[in-house]
Amino acid sequence: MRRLRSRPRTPRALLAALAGALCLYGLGTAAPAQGAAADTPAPATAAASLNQLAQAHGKFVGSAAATSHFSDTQYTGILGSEFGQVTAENEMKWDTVEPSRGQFNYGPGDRIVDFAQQNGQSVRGHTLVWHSQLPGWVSGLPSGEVRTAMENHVTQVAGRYAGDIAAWDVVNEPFNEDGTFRTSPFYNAMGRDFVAHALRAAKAADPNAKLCINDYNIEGVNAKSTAMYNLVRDLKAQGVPIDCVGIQGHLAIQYGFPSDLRQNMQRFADLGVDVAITELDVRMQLPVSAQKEATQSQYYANVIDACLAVTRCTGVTVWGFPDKYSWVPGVFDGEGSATLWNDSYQPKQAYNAVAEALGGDPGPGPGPGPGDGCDASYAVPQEWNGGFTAAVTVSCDGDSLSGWSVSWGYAAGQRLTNAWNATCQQSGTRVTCTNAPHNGNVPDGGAVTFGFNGTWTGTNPTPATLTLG
Ligand code: G2I
Repeated sequence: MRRLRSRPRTPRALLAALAGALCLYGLGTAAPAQGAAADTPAPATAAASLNQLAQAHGKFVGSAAATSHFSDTQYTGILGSEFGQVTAENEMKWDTVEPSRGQFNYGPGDRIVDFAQQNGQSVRGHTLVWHSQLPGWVSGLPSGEVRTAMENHVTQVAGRYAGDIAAWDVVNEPFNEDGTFRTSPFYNAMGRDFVAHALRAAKAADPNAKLCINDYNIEGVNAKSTAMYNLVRDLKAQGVPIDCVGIQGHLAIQYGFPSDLRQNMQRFADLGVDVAITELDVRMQLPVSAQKEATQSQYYANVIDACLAVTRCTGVTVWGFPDKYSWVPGVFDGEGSATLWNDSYQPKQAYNAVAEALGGDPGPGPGPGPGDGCDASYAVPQEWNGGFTAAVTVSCDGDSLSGWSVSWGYAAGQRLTNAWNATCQQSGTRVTCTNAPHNGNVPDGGAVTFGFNGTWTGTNPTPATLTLG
């Protein structure tokens, strides 16, 4: 759904509308929208997207989005279909938007907003006031001019995107680890009041966006998250507009999971603000091992579980994908594999864990229903110590297929040994099966089944997600 605009249409909005109209007439090159019209067959997917699964709980799953990868169609395909919200990874930061005083550059930010609107996604604005990626002219200002410059920046940028942004990280990373305020041109000039000044300017510029403060290492209850808690409590008491707290969620398996995440989110919620996980990734020391991947998957699932358990947790945003585009390897020597997709865009075990935590296959509503198109289901009719036989059925209702492939990831080390009525290959945890010459056609109302044997140790869970293409 395209967001309704509450502001007069700006030239930017008109351009976006025009691009949308061209697209309708097949002249644009935009990625297909979610729920695209029936005459543009999207790949049939047995499983719902992560965002669709989250929507069933009244939440969203989002991702950071980077325009630098927009020419990569595998990237835009996943970005446009799996997520319900996008956050500009760098495109709305001060050094991009106002590189010199009073000179505003909205081109990259506009591309993020346009992409989101073409794909029926909402946008998280990131970020208005942050000590990092701040152009030198701001740090060089005499102290007496910083407030004016900050309020002007907030007013211009939040005003420009008013109506396009669901939530703004108005202030990003204000705290040190010990809970004291971080030194920055803003704090130096105004003390802690810079937060209230920024929030008030944002409210005046975009009265409908949710206004948030965002920080890292505030997942658990600790000195830093308690400083955030106290700040939000005080702002509320002073009548300053504050709607939400963003908990970034840059986790690493070697540091343990913040087991009080849910409790910490709940205490913010109890102050009367929303919470969201805004920049989730789970890195590890390389090389990857099955054990590390299992731990990573558990961390991702734990975050989903915590958000599902807190009514005021609005959603979870992952900080980009696939692994090769993650910020992690460039910053943490020897670490990586932090996202849900590997370098060749195969969903990882952690992806399945997220889908499953959200109630994905074999959760509510598997199997086709009227108008659902085609679907795949997985059954294990026989299992014995160390081995099993599985049957996968591809069925269509309201749609048909001429040629198909089904793929899934194994979460517990299962290995496929031999298949019949399909050609199957396993690479790592990922299995892909394509039709045999005789059973590629699945008519509307029809079904075909193929089978295979496999091996297992420990447990033999059904794959969380089957993808039908
Ligand atoms: O550092 C991870 C995130 C922590 N919370 C705030 C987020 O805004 C932050 O995101 C990262 C981006 O993922 C990086 O992509 O912020 C970094 C900057 O602090 C971003 O890195 C920058 C590089 O430093 C620049 O050299 C580069 O030109 O990305 C730029 C664009 O690729």
